[in-house]
Amino acid sequence: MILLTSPTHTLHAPPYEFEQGRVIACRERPERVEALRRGLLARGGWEERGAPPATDADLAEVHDPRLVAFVRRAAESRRAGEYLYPEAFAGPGAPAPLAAEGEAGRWARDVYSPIGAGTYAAAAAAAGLALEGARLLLAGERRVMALCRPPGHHAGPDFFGGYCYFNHAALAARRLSRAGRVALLDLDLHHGNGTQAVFDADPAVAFASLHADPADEYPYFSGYAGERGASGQALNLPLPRGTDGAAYLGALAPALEHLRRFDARFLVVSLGFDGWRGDPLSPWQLRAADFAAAGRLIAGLGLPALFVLEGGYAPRALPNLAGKFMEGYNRGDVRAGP
Ligand code: SP5
Ligand code: ZN
Repeated sequence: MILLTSPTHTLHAPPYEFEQGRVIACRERPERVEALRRGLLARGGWEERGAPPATDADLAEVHDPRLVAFVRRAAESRRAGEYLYPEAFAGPGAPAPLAAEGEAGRWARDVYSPIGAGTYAAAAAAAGLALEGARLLLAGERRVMALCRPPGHHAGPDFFGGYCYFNHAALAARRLSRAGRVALLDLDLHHGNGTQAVFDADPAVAFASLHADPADEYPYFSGYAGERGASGQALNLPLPRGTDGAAYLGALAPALEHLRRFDARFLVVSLGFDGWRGDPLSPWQLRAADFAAAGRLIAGLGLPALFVLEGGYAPRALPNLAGKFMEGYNRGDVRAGP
């Protein structure tokens, strides 16, 4: 198994975020990926590799080039340690403002994705890992994990938010879809609104997502059960507060059935661990063993798979959760061997 990592993520480390008007320490921290990298390598079975950063031309395969240019320019004009927090948001038909503070509100959906001097570099490096993962699957690899940070699934064609800037899983899926149909499974606690928007009308990619009910969890405005996308190929399975392993695995079955029927050649998994019962953002009750069981069921698709890290905010628990997930996956992947 190949583990794709980059040290560049450390250049992005916003000090704080907002929670109901209060300032709290940012939950999306460098330790998340540092802990995962060290913990997974210590468990064995992984070969660590790097990748070149995504270029602006790569990023334009799923994002409006103006969004990419904004993140780059906003980062370039920050002082060290200074972060631009979107605070005022554009409505439909809003004129294009000149100030970065204004332009941030044209692209950002919320206050969770501030831009610092290293944000563009970190997000582009993370996107590069996912694109390298796509390249490896195209070259015949069957199991690759990309330790992307900042995460990506809340970034869409013309918006970003929720700790995300560029959508790594979507970039990889779009790249893979040149060679064959792609199944995209989103297991993060939060609905992958960016990913769903990218592939809304794309006949080559099917999207299935298990997530907290947006009626009372971020991102609030998408992920409802009736949303099937313009292509009809999206499947959203919102789950209530208190969801436990049995309910979660019960919902995973129709998600996998949906993807199986799509007859894809590649699988991309947006892998979040924020549904774990100890996660500070979790309204669910998932245990480590439930991630192992999920991995085992997903392996039943029998597809070459790229796992892209999304959320998960209990850094010390992440190596065990990801390790258990992959142990389950490897037990279920009858085609690949150990
Ligand atoms: C990639 C990812 O997981 N992004 C998540 C961004 C969620 N940010 C909004 C969090 C709102 C939390 N509301 C408080 C609920 C805690 N009880
Ligand atoms: Zn999440």
